[in-house]
Amino acid sequence: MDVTVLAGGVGAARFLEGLVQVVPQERVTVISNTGDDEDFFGLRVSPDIDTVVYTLAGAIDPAHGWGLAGETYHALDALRRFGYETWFSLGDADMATHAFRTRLLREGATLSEATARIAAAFGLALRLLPVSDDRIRTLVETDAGTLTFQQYFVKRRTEDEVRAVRFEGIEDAAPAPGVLDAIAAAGVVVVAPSNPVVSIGPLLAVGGVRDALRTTAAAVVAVSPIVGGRTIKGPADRMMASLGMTPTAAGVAEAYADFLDVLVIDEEDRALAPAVEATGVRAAVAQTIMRGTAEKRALAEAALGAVQ
Ligand code: FO1
Repeated sequence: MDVTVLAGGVGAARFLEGLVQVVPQERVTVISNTGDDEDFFGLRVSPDIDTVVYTLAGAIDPAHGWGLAGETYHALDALRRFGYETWFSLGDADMATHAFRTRLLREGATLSEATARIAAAFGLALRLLPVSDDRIRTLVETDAGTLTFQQYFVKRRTEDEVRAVRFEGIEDAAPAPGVLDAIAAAGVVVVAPSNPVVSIGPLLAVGGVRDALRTTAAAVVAVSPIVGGRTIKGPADRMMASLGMTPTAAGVAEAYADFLDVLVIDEEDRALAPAVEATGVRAAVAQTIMRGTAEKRALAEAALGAVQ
């Protein structure tokens, strides 16, 4: 059975670690968010794509959940001398990935082609697709002004109240080759436990993706990134609340109700099952907090089991 995963951020990469224990990589397609992409020092950084690659290659920095294990930061230190802002911690080895990606893009390759080369170089066998080859930028409106996602998330540590989120370039962004087919032809589509607004939101906003999810013959299952009204990591709970969404598993169900068959909610949220089901989405209860390898595998099994 082919599995397609909609992914963004660290939670998605951790979920994928479990999924590839139960489904061969050759049968997995990952569609990644690119709204977090940003240029630093002339280099194109695609954090969500790299987080998937590094995690599945066993090369991720386990303390952060992003970047490479055993990193050094000599280049970043040296760049400071020239007056660059260095709030985004790009490690020396990580920069090699960005240099390679940037070179390919400059030579006329698409982001899909560059991503495939990077994934292959790290030994991955799954298919990793950016949602679009066109540039999409997630912009966060705050009282401090309009921030790019990384300015909001890293530079200002998610401290600003989010007034609105928009995706610059989305009107002209076409789905990357293979994206709509991967949704249409999958046996199961999984929406990873990622921020519904800024990680999954850009994917759903690319023309044709939401319709493909509504019309696919595949079962569509999501794992709630909100447990007990809070996110495990990141600002999804606060962001959902300030945008008028309900920051619970039921709010996640509501956000996806038009295309979702099943939402996996945590055991702690068992009492929310009726509220989830009131949106027309079936609730499945599982342990969703992924501490170790066995728990990641069990969550993947629970998500697939919920729709099989
Ligand atoms: N996150 C941080 O909180 N601080 C950083 O300095 C930082 C650097 C960084 C470098 C490369 C990379 O691929 C990811 C990095 N991240 C950092 C994580 C990144 O901001 C987030 O993973 C995503 O954009 C959220 O999905």
